Amino acid sequence: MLDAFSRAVVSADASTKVVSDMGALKAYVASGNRRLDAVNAIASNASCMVSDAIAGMICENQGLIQAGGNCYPNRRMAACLRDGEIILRYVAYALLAGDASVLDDRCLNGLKETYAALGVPTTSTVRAVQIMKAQAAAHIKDEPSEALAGTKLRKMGSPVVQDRCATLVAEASSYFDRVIAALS
Ligand SMILES: CCC1=C(C)/C(=C/C2=NC(=C\c3[nH]c(/C=C4\NC(=O)[C@H](C)[C@H]4CC)c(C)c3CCC(=O)O)/C(CCC(=O)O)=C2C)NC1=O
Repeated sequence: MLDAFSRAVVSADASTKVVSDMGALKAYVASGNRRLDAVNAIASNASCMVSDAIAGMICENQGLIQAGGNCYPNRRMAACLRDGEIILRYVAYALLAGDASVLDDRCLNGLKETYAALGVPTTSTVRAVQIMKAQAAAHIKDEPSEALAGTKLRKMGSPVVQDRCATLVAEASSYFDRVIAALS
């Protein structure tokens, strides 16, 4: 598993160079507090995000919870919710580390093959991941939709920054896209 710092060391070592590309690391350090806020925005909303994403996925495809569906019976429903939680957790780790290797090595490696062997439908999994991607962007921006959330609206109260953490939203989105690409 690599993070932004060990990644810089490994790449420099591979070309027998002294660490030279300090620009990316400087940006990583400079955005450190915002990055922690972004990780916290995901971590402290995780169980709500997962249950909402899986519920939405099932709502759109109710065959999943009927006999023969891959979320039936409850044992499989539980496995699916757990997988949603695992995927979101590894995306949060990658965002914290500023590097995708932890997600690749410990979560995505072999997942497509596992799902194929178990008959887990990847299109449905991808849909749940897409919903979590949208939720994560809203939480990192701290702009949950008032229209959709109603009385459950919850704002973290992050200091308003002009770009609403656009770079961290983009980085988090890239990790969700990585999950989607690995399953597709
Ligand atoms: C740390 C990394 C890690 C990952 C990623 C992981 C995934 C993972 N998901 C599994 C099963 C499963 N995964 C699902 C998931 C779903 N079914 C659906 O219809 C939905 C589309 C989807 C939820 C979004 C289901 C239902 C099973 C059980 C399948 C079965 O036993 O028939 C299994 C088989 C063993 C088990 O049931 O625990 C693994 C290894 N395990 C790990 O240790």
